[in-house]
Amino acid sequence: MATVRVVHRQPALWRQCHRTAAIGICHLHTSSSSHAPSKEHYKVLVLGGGSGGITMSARMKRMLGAENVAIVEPSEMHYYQPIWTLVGAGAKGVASSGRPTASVVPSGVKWVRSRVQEINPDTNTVRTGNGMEISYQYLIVALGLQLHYEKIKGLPEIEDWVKFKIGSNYSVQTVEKTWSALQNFKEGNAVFSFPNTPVKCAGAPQKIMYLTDAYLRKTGKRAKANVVYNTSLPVLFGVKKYADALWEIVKSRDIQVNLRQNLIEVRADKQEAVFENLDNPGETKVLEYEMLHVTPPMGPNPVVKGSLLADEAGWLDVNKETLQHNKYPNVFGIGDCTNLPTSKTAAAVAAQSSILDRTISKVLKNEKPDRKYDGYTSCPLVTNYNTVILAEFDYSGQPLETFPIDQSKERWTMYHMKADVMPHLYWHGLLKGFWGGPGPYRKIMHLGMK
Ligand code: FAD
Ligand code: UQ1
Repeated sequence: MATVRVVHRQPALWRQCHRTAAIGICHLHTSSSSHAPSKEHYKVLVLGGGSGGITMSARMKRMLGAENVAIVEPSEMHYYQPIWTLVGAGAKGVASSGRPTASVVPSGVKWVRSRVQEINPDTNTVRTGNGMEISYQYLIVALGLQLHYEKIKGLPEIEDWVKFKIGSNYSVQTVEKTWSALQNFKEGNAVFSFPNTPVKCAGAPQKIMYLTDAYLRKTGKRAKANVVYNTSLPVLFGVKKYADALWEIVKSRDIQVNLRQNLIEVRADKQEAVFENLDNPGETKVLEYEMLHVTPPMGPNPVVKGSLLADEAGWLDVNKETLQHNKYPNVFGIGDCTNLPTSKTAAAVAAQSSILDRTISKVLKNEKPDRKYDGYTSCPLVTNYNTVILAEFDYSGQPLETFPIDQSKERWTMYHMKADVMPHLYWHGLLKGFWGGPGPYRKIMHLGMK
């Protein structure tokens, strides 16, 4: 049961709430109107119960006690999204990616099963879809980003995707459709897109392409297939060391890569995809497809974007080193919803979580945050059903590798790590607040070697 244990200089209503704490949740209704929102207060309020939100609620529980922490998340299921790459390629089942949210919210932490509708950092309050007004002393925003499938003209209803041979590893509703499209492939173009927006896991749009190529070879269909990767980016991957390795792979596997091509329309009944040349806006190319993997445009979470916490582009405006909000010192951010200039991944969330833990512990003591996030992020680039290139890098775009080996080489050990080790590290390490990224291990592994 949630109680309000630590309340500093709160108004009368909250003092009353403090007195009722012994009987559990602080539920207050004003007498003036029966429609007034019910009110609760927590020392730490976490918004979003994805990778970053669950991780931080576990850490905050350890720091302050479960009764001082609440988390707002509407979804009944929590998904381990990184495994969807393998689900789309038929190497894992979708059921393995999800667990009930109730099982990952730390015990004793209050789970508000609703959607955040409005954040008001001037009054330290949040309004939720179920009519609650929750006030907080400290706020952690972990609302993720928003997928925008609707921005691709003509993209049919999801129920029709199998018929139209379309898939997308980016959502739980669409990931199995990728596997259907792969299995139904006969001959023609297998087309993969990368949008003209920031994305999460920037490697995922091409990982499924390598797996498709491998699957088509395994099933004897590759000779009748063209594998085409049309990306909005001017590069194959943002870090040169790994991009060089990936260019070698696409050349050796006869994969066609077209840069600066943005998917703007799907003509599903004709199985055509329309791409715009970003270097010559207005110029389009129509590609017939036998299979289309869509990576949707992505953007900031609308609740963050519509609040005073957003930067000009709509992302949560946090300090790059401490993860403390740039204008509201009692607000913090983690993960995909932030404007941290690094690649948006769960690996980045892991590294950010240990820094944010430290930052908050310092702020609670009125001390200056002292540890700095270096932008660490990682992308296990799956290049076959048994190989991975493990990209790891920091804000500067320089490799920051954990293991004292050349990680730009395809390795089966790294595939095993991605497919079998990482899920455990996620459910039992990260989400429990024990895994803060590989930084400490990197230092040990490189002892005397660099
Ligand atoms: P999320 O985990 O997406 O959580 C956001 C949460 O906020 C969700 O639970 C959502 O329901 C909730 N929410 C949204 N709006 C509201 C609202 N209004 N009110 C309340 N709650 C709300 N990362 C890696 O490190 N390695 C990989 O190999 C990898 N591969 C990937 C492959 C794919 C196909 C995908 C899709 C992602 C991959 N990622 C990978 C990225 C990783 O999953 C994300 O970066 C990570 O989950 C981000 O965590 P987050 O907490 O910021 O956002
Ligand atoms: C990681 O920490 C992490 O979060 C749990 C991932 O998300 C699933 C990753 O994909 C990777 C690669 C890391 C980094 C971990 C190691 C051991 C290099």
